[in-house]
Amino acid sequence: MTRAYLGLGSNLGDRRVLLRQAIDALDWGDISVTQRSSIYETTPVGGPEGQPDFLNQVIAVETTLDAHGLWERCSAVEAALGRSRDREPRWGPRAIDIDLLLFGDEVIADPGLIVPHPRMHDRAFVLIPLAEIAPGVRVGDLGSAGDLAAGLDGDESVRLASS
Ligand code: GSY
Repeated sequence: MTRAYLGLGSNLGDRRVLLRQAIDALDWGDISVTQRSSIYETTPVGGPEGQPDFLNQVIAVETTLDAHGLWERCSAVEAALGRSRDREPRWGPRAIDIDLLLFGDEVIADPGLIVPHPRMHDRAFVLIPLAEIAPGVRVGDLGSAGDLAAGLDGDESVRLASS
């Protein structure tokens, strides 16, 4: 059994409903959702000017799948909730995005899958929710989520979403 952390984001449609549907769809069979952060409203990082703000959340899961199996389940849930990677611009708006952030303490550098997620260590929309549920978890050899979150420069706007 491996504990993994997933980053969820949505900036199209009913964002809060899409986050909940993604979590419900993941929490089945050989994946159990064990923790979920608060939901944060965040300004987009990268992508086209003027795209809507995101809702972001991080969850912990326990799974008997390997990292590729978990990533495939994440991609299947994204597709089921209306995401089409082929038709959306890179870093553009998306109904749902599920990133595999950490998979135990495994380091993976395959063409289609890099873990820890290569940009997570400087993204406030990932580190702040991750540090909320797992401040001590290590992000590769870069430090703990809590320390990395504390060292953010404050450029990104990440605030608790109103319910
Ligand atoms: O990497 C996930 C998709 N994404 C996001 C996101 O989830 N939140 C914010 N604030 N900016 C983002 N840019 C991209 S791409």
